[in-house]
Amino acid sequence: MSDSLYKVIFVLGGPGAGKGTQCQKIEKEFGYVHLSAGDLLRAERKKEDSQYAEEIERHIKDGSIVPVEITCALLARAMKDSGKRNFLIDGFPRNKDNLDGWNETMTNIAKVSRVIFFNCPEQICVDRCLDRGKTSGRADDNKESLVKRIDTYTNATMPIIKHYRSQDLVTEIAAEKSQDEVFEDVKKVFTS
Ligand code: UP5
Ligand code: MG
Repeated sequence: MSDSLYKVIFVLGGPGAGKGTQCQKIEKEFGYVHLSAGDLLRAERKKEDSQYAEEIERHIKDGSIVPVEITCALLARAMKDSGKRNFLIDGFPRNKDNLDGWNETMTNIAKVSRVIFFNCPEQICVDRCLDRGKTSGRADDNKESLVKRIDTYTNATMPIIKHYRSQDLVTEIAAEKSQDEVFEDVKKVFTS
C-alpha cells in the first residue's frame, strides 16, 4: 500500500539558505521533481484570472504565510501533473496551519520520508537575498520584507523543524559554505 504513495522530501531553511539552489542540483543528479511552494505561489499570483492573486501578493510582501488550502492545492496539482512519484517540496510546511493542512489532505496520498534542513546564519541569509534583490525582481528581496521573513521563519517555521526532529526525520546541513561544498553534504543524504 505504502508503495503507491508519493514519496516526499521536505526542504526547509531560512530565506536565502539555498533551498532552491540545492534542490535544482538534487533534481538533476537524483531524479526527484523539485516543487518550490514559493515559485508555485508566485506563478499563481501572476495569473490574471486567479482569485488568489491579491492575497498571495500581500502575504509574500509581508513575509507572512499563505493559507494552506491554497498552497496545498497548488502542490497537489503540480504533483499530479508531473506524472512522477518522488518529490522535493521546497519551502513548505512553514507553520502549524501548513502542517495540519498537509496532514489532513495528503496523508493518504504522500509519505514524508525525510526533511532536509539547511541551517544558515541569519546575516548570511539576509545578505544573499539583498544581493539577489539587485536583479531578481522579487517583491520580498528588500530589507523591510526580510525582517518579516526572518521573523516568520524563526517563530513559525522553526517549530515545524522541531516537530519533525522529534520524529527523527530531520537531516541538518550547514548552508553557509559554497554551493558545491553544501552539495557534497547533500549528496550523502541520497547515497547513504
Ligand atoms: N546562494 C544559494 N546558495 C548559496 C551558497 N551556498 N553560497 C552563496 N550564495 C548562495 O538562494 C538565494 C540566493 O543565494 C541566490 O541568489 C543564490 O544564488 C544564492 P536560493 O537557493 O534561492 O535560496 P532559498 O532558500 O530558496 O531562498 P528563498 O528566497 O527562495 O527562500 P524563502 O523561503 O524566503 O522564499 P520562498 O520562495 O520559499 O517563499 C517566499 C514567500 O512565499 C514566503 O515568505 C511566504 O510569504 C510565501 N510562501 C507561503 O506562504 N507558503 C509556502 O508554503 C511557501 C512560500
Ligand atoms: Mg527558494
